[in-house]
Amino acid sequence: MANKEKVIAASAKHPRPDRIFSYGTAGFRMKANLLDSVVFRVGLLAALRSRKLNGQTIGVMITASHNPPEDNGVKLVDPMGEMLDQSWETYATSLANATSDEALFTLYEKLTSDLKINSEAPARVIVARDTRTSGPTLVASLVEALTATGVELTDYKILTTPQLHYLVRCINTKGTQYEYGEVSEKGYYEKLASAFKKAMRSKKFDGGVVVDCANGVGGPKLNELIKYLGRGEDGLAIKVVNDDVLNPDALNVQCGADFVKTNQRAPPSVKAAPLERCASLDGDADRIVYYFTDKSGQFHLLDGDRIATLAASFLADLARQSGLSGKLSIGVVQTAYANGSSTQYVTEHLKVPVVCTNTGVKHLHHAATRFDIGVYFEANGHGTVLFSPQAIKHISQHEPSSPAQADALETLHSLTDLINQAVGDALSDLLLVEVILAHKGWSPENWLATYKDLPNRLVRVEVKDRHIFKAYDAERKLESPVGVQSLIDEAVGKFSKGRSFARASGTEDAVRVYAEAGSRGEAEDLAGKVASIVR
Ligand code: NG1
Ligand code: ZN
Repeated sequence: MANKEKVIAASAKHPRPDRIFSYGTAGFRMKANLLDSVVFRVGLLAALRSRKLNGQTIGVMITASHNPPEDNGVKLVDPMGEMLDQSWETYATSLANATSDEALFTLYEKLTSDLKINSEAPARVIVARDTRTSGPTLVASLVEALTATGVELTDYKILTTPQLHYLVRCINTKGTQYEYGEVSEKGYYEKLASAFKKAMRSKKFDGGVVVDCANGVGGPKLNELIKYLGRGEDGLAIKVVNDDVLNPDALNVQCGADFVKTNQRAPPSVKAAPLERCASLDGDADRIVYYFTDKSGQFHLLDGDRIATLAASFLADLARQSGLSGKLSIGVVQTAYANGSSTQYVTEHLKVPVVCTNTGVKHLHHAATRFDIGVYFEANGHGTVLFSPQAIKHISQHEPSSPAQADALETLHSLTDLINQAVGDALSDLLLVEVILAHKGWSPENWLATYKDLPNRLVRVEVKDRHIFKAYDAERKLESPVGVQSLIDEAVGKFSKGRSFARASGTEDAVRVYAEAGSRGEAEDLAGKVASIVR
């Protein structure tokens, strides 16, 4: 039984501001000065979660990803390195909103008994944070909750979000048949670097890549990874830019994956030659987008949809070339925000099935586990490729019947280690894209030429109450307010290749309207019409 006095006394040091909190798609995220009580209470939930799972290690990540420097956030990571089980999100929300220290403790005890948690069971938590200045104080709040509830804690200080997910998975699989890697940051770099070298073998890179790290944690961590990759004659030349983590105000400002995706242009600080490969990470390095300018100076974005199609085409080829295509099901998971051309390319050209899920990586991740090789990416660059236990078994046990089969199999095998199986990881995805382009001998122009994006527009519409907008069919249609969907359908029907939908954002107080159509003007027009329907 938790010590009532201890928990209440500790909680009293972390008063809850007069606000309603909600654990959303990205955990809790807001202005950092509002987060103290939330992080303390997340500590209590982490204690419960670990005890419920009989001492398996739970991760706590303190980050606000691509948000501005003054924000911060907190989210929980489950034992296999995946997002917190959805059914527990409501407990997080209830704890965060408990109205007094006593009410908080009563709720904590109620959850212990309702969820049949053995309060004598061990509890283990690891925590990491990004480079925001508010991070250390928030970690201190977490520590107080963990101390009051007798949890064993390891503080990994500054890490990327995917590195924390990696460590959680390594710890919980240690000594089992699913062992994932060495439990250290060094183990992460070694695993990636060794898989990368194995995947490349004698293949050569055509030039290097400029990587914008959003002045976030990805900068120092990429610089560290480079040491493990080696810079031999044949090595990949990675030029790191925007890796200033000493100036806290520079984080995500005029740079980073979100800036590039939203503004459809390169950060002013990224100076690259025509046709040079460029990539931008977000503030906690779990998202990546590529881009380049052509010889006429025109900017071209290669976003998450492009990475998904590139990966799916390469993996389908490898499965075929290694003689495993009949044994491995391959699928791509997207959200409604994926460009219609990418979906068409995957289904009609690659002949690979596409599944559409709700927004938020936990939904995509879950759907991807239904394939032997499940490729999932959000258009904004968050994603990875999952290999089922069955796929890993086939890949490691298959007897190749020719040198060509053996070669493809070796590449496929190395990718199972190169690609982060816990969560989308910008550093791992960066190396994956580089490997694929090198194998295919493709420039970014070749990559872009695979299909032509439909012109599209995403608008944010401020509404009085976004909660009245209830979506279904993977958020492509609205069931309420009644009548709105038929107005949207009517608007869409007037445009060639038109597609549009509106849904309430899970992270911002707004409704998002997405529209695509045959021309830029039509896409703008359609987005405007649908926006005025929901406004
Ligand atoms: P919302 O605010 O629910 O649209 C946004 C992104 C998601 C995802 C989450 C963060 C778009 C359109 N939406 O969600 O893809 O990244 O933030 O988890 O980019
Ligand atoms: Zn992020």
